[in-house]
Parts: sequence; C-alpha cells; structure tokens
Amino acid sequence: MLELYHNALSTCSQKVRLVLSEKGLSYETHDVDLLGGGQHDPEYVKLNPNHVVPTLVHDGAVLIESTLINEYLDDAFPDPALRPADPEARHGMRLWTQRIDSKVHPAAGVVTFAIGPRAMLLQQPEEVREANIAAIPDPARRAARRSVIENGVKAPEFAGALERFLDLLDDMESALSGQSWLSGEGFGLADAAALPYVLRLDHLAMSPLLEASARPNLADWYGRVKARPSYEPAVTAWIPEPVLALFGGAGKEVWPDVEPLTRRS
Ligand SMILES: N[C@@H](CCC(=O)N[C@@H](CS)C(=O)NCC(=O)O)C(=O)O
Repeated sequence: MLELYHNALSTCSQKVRLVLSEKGLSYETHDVDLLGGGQHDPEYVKLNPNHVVPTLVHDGAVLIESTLINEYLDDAFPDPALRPADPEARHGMRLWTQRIDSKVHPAAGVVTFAIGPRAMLLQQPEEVREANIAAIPDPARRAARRSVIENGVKAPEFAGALERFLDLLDDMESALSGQSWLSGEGFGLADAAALPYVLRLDHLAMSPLLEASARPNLADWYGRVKARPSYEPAVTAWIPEPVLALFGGAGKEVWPDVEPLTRRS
C-alpha cells in the first residue's frame, strides 16, 4: 500500500505524483496545507523531520526526499524503468536531478513566494504568518522566506533565484537539441524532476520564457510532457483553479519588473 503526504501545487509533490502515475501505481493521499502550516504539525513532523512535503509511506516504510522517493519507486516498481540502463546516461540523468534539488528548488521557493501566494500571506494575521515562518527549520530558507514575503520581487534574493531558473532553461534548451528527453532515450526521472519547475514559471505568468520563439527545444519538450497520459492525473487534476488565478494574476502584475531580469545576451 502506498500513501502520499503531499500538496497539490508543491513542485516536489508533483515530481513524485508524475512518477507514480507513469508507473500506473494507485496511492492514497493526505493533503498537507503548506500555507496553513500543516508541515509543522507534530504528527507530520514525526514522518518528515524536515517539515516539508512529500513523504511516501510504502507498506510501513517512511520515505522522504522527492528525488530519493522517485529512485525508490524505480527500484521497487521497475516496470516501466525511468532511469537509463547505461551507467553514463544514468549519471547524466542524476546530474539533472541533483542540480534541480540543490540549486533550482531553493530558487523556486524564493521566486514562488515573492509572487504567487504573497498577497494571500500578507493578509494573514501577522502572528500566524510569523509563526509559520519561524517554524521553518533551515535558517537560510527561513530568512529568504521572510524577505520575499516582505519585499516581493524587489527582495535581494529574487534576481539570483531567477538566474538559477534561466540557467536551467538554457541548459535544457541545449541538451534537448541532441535528445528528446533529459533522462536519455525515454521520459524518465530527470524529466519528471524538471517539469514542475518549468510549470511553476508558467503558472507565475512567465510563459514568454517557455515559448518556441525563445527556446524551441524546451517548448517542444514541455508540450510532449504535458501530452503524456501521466500528466492529467498527476498534475492537472490537482491544480486548484483559484490558486492558479492568484498566481497568474500576481505574475502578470510584476512582469514589468521581472522581464528586464530575464534578458540574456
Ligand atoms: N528536498 C526536499 C524539499 C521538499 C520541499 O522543500 N518541499 C516544499 C514544497 S515543494 C515544502 O514542503 N515547503 C514547506 C515550507 O517551505 O514551509 C524534497 O525534495 O523532498
């Protein structure tokens, strides 16, 4: 039996849901309300001491860290395989997943909270907002969260975080000129890892960065990932329309400030 503790819009949750769906696995879900502080609930923290989603429970085994969960799923449920068999190609796949975890994911927290849910969070009573920020265990992440909620895209962390995204998009564009998928021959763990971050930019109204006129190989890949049978049940089915409208509206509002930061010669 598989149980996923997750959040509809969380990038790391999307990544795991995509792999569950690609493998045709059914699972029970438990929603963790991240804006309401559900990740800090003492019962949840017993499962995930890092106060984050996702957590997968498989027949009593508690698994954390989205990339490691996806590798576990590929070990435990090998058909269809989502990692290349060739060791060099597998290393190449892991360069993407490692980079997404270490560089892109922290940047996604900054970019998302500077724009998407910011207005909603600023409407929360200050003591509620502050208590949820204070409960973030990692001091750097805590400080960045406070800074971007207060200052939006003008926060000192914002431009650098956006750069991490642009690096990813440009490197994907180059890689996808020689191969159809980041993982190698077929759709795999690197593609599942990258999709939520590309989608996040789209949700925050940064779609000009993803268009064929800007990055044709990336645009083609994005279209092909969205056309896979896994995409609807893993991603679209979970996306709450009001939150999407909030993210998109906030993204459009700040685009005049963001667009100059996206220009690369
Ligand atoms: N390295 C972790 C990161 C997990 C993570 O940061 N999850 C976010 C959602 S995508 C979260 O739960 N954030 C809660 C918070 O920042 O308070 C993983 O890959 O599972």
